[in-house]
Amino acid sequence: MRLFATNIYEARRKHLAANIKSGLILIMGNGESAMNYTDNVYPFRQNSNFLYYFGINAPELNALIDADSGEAVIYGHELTMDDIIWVGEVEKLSALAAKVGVSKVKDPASLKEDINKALTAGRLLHYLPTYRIEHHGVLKGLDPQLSPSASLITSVVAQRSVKEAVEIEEMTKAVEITRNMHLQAMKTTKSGKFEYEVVAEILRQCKSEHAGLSYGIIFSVNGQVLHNHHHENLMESGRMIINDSGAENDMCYAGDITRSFPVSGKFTAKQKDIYQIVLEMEKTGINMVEPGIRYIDVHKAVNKLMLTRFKEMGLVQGDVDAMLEQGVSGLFMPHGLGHMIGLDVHDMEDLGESYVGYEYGQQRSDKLGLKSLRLARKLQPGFTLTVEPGIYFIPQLIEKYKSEGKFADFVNYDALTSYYDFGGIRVEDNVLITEEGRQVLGTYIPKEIEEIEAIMA
Ligand SMILES: [Mn+2]
Repeated sequence: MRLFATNIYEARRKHLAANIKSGLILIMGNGESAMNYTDNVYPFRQNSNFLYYFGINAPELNALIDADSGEAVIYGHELTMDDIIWVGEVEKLSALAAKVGVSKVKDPASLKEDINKALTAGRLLHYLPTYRIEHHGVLKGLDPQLSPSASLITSVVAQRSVKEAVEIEEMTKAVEITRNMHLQAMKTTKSGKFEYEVVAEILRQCKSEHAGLSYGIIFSVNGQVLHNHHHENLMESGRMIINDSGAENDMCYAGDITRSFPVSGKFTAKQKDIYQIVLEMEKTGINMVEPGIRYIDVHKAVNKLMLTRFKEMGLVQGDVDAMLEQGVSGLFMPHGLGHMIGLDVHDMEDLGESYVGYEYGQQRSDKLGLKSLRLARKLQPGFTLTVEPGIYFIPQLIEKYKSEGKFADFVNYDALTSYYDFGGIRVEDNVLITEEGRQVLGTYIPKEIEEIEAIMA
């Protein structure tokens, strides 16, 4: 099990304890999760907050940090003979705990005793929002008045949002593996193959670099379906492919990259037109992100650029700012421009999207497109995020708006009918905000039309 240096975890917990000041901080790990019966489990994924403060990537662990004293305790079973027979003699929990700077390991049964003792003494218990059944098990039987701690959520979000140098290193590794997955997909896509045949190549590449997936692979000729995890389509010349896939490296940091390319390996004139707009939107977004800018303003600028280009093509007409204001761009890009990324592909989403992506008091829009914007806040050095504009032609949505007379003054619905079999295009990179501006993580992943055509030839 690879871990950061001991002082990394010690410093993170010390920083958190100082922020919270008093009481107990409970960090709950994940357990095994049954798939079809108890002993046949989904691949284990540790809770990201536990990974961040305690590093140990193993199931059935919980931990307490005493905010007053700074002391930390890990609660978990030591190996039994049964474990050794079935799982093998893995490193002792106490040895792993020592590597992350924790000298006290206690039996799981004493966790509730220790918490209840503190509560009885009038101390506060801080814990984070739960999303797994085993977390409810940890809290069961404690004071039912307890609720997740807002001060703990905001402290963890503030801390995890600014990536340390060692984290940037791991995220770069995840993007490098992801890059190879994408190159492999471009090289192996051919008309007459099924999508799952290329998905197999992506997975092979990922596994061969000792990585897993940071989310389910989206690889589809139906890119207009945003989270499409079906891979059964036959790939035919004339269709576009969206490949949105990313590796989670052995330290559980995520890559999240999208590339779009034609099944045939050669863009048609129509595909080129739309692709160039998406690429221009992506480069514009990347060039705009820097400390102090609000990501919602980057989202809006990129959407304005799309509408400007669509107006030149005759797909929309009228005042671009008025269209932007009314949400016309959401018809073609119903999702937000990007999100934070780190240990989670949508970083810290378990803590609440608004805590991560919005400033206190910043309102979320209810307009199509903007309502799905996960990140709207002012950017800071050390943030890592995705920039991922797209253009999609969703026939059902276009037909619905048309029949309702929505945006009738702006949208040239007749011109859109020839795009009903187009699919969608998205281009996505992972970006670090630096003091000076920004840095795209990892080695450049080809995205110019000529570069993609050369790889696929
Ligand atoms: Mn993404």
